[in-house]
Amino acid sequence: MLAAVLIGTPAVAKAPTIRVSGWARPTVAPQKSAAVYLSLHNGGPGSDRLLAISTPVAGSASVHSTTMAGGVMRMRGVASLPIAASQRITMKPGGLHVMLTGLRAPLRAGQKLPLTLRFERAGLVRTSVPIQMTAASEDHGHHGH
Ligand SMILES: [Cu+2]
Repeated sequence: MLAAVLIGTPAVAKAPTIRVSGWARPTVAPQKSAAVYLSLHNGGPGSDRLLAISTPVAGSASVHSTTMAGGVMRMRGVASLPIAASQRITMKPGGLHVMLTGLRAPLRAGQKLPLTLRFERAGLVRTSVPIQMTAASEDHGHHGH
């Protein structure tokens, strides 16, 4: 009976809720690209898909995967990143990352990088991530200061 009720009311299913955190690597002046490592958690009841990322500080932002082929590290653009219900995707150096290109100013440690993510179902998610050297001090849901 519960199943029948759930099947009978698809219209009231809530859109997935995606939580985004992460960090960005600092850059120095001539550098025009930067890597951002995001952690995405789909807390919603259905799968979703990350379609696009933008930030006012760079000309473009896109998801890259990193693979090793014959001892050579290659980065490849990921057109859209699926995220299943309850799934957590944690980007790390040497793996998935967000590549910023056409940086308008260096990313300075201690500052925050504003990002807008567009998901197929969750829509726009706006956030900002700290600019820091490593993931070590990444916030895990509570603020350290
Ligand atoms: Cu890249």
